[in-house]
Amino acid sequence: MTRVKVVVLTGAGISAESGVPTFRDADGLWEGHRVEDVATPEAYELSPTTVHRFYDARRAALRAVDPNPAHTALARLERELGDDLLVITQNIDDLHERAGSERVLHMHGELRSALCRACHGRHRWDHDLVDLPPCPGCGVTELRPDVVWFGEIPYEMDRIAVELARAELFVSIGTSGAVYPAAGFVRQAMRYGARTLELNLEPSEGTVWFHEARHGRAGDLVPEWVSELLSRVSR
Ligand code: BJW
Repeated sequence: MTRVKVVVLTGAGISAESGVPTFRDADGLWEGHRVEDVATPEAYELSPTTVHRFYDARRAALRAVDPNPAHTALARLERELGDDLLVITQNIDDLHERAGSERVLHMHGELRSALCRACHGRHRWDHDLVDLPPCPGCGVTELRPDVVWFGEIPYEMDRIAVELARAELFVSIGTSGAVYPAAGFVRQAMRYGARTLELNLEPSEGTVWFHEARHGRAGDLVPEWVSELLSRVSR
């Protein structure tokens, strides 16, 4: 019985069974558009109202969804492993937190947060942004969704580099491996000696980089893997 330092990377696939749409599957999110063309600062400059409406609708839709057994299993793992588990999520929903996880890094930002383009403050936000409300910090009406678009630098990259270097086990769940830098984390962790595992509906773009890959629904695979790990590990 040994301890193990685990870093989990999650993507849209972990929330799919909760009813949150993924980006690149057939029923993907930006209907009729490639996400790479529209999740950009340029798209926001061109039509802030369209972008605000899109994120306002997704923020409102969050209230109607709940964590699924994959989120719950990761929260259970955190209760057992404590500081030895870190979840890095590309998701902007709050389903990990609602399942009970506390050690979560949102590298692509959060729906329930607004970013002020004037003072750069980040503010907890549960309302619409389309009507251009004032920033609670500076009063300027320059609030945008606090999410990371293409060409912008994801949050917490320094901390993530440190955690990947320390990881003994790196597990990627429900992500297509199409978007960097997250898609490169498996190779980063592996270079520092971590064992790597993919849990995804189908082989991701980076599946060859993993020591092991299991394919199926996150709601089945994640609870199975968590139980298996906990039977081998103690704090
Ligand atoms: C299930 C399931 C079930 C379904 N169970 N599984 C050329 C080469 C390399 C890189 C670049 C390049 N040109 C440009 C770049 C960089 C660029 C990039 O990666 N572009 C690619 C298109 C190539 N990246 C960036 O610009 C990033 N910034 C950056 O690189 O800064 C430079 C820098 C970095 C680090 C340090 C210093 C400087 C920023 C990327 C921002 C991405 N933003 C988005 C939008 C966020 C807001 C929003 O949500 O609207 O993030 S795009 C979108 O993609 C979103 C997601 O987080 C991200 C990843 O998507 P994800 O989660 O993988 O979803 P899907 O739909 O793709 O996949 C779902 C998977 O689940 C599928 O495989 C399904 O099979 C599976 N699945 N149901 C299990 N039930």
